[in-house]
Amino acid sequence: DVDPSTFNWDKYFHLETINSWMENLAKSHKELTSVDMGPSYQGIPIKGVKLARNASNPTIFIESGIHAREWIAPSAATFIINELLNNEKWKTFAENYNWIVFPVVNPDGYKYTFESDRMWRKNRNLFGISRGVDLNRNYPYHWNEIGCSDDPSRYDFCGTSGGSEVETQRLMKFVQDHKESDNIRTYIALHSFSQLIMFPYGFTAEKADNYDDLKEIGEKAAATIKRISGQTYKSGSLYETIYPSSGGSKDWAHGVLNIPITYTFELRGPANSPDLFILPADQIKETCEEAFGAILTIVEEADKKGY
Ligand code: PAY
Ligand code: ZN
Repeated sequence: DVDPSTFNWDKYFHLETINSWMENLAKSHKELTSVDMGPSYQGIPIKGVKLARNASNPTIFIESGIHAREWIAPSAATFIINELLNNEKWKTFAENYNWIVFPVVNPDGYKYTFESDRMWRKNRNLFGISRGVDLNRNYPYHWNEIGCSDDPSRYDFCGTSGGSEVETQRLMKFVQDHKESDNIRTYIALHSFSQLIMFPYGFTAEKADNYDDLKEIGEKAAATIKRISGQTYKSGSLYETIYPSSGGSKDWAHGVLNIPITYTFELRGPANSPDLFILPADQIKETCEEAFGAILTIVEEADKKGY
């Protein structure tokens, strides 16, 4: 395995490497602490970091790796941590906001994509001869309504009930416990692929209460990406941009927890490839840069609108 000191954004890293990199960072930076949601189905800890320079700052919460095969998402999450911690350029964002980042909220699945099946998406819970719940269909808000399946053999199996999965329960508890105390006003989920900046809802065509703000902010974030890398990202509600789906974490964060600024990013996939989840490693850095730039725009624009 790779020495954590050689961590970079030129390749994809195993779960163990990501976790030990985060732990080492936390040891050497007093403003960074390790956070842990608790163990997954297979007993692997769901780890993250919290960057807090001022306890009274509002917090941006970022989750990635809910879908195992979308490797670029955890890369972007670790990139964000590193930039905020080490790049003076983003000083105001690191000082005026706190950041909680969990790069791999589905550790069992992520590990499995490195060891056995690169295209695995779900967690690894066992159902007879099938395995895995799509954790982004398992949240208890309009659960099992649309764009999901109740067949455990399917890639979009929503589980046996809303919140049935231990990983879902861990994330819910963590965000619920920290929402007030850390003043979480922004919730970002990172996925791939499709180059989209999506906001609630996925389960209905009906507009979220602050749809117009989310749309305007999302479009500004897409414009930032255009400036950074020339790439085209589109913004809109999940329902209108990609496909209807229910039980996603972001719908829950917005609909149940009332976190106002809530986005799901679909990052890049490779052009002209049948394996659109396998983004070549030489595109990791640029994809991370554009995602981070877009997130900073979201933070800035939401602030201007008084969120
Ligand atoms: O709430 O983020 C959401 C739902 C949308 C994503 C999903 O969970 O299905 C979109 C897909 C994803 O990133 O998982 C898009 C990719 C391309 C897919 O697998 O269809
Ligand atoms: Zn995904």
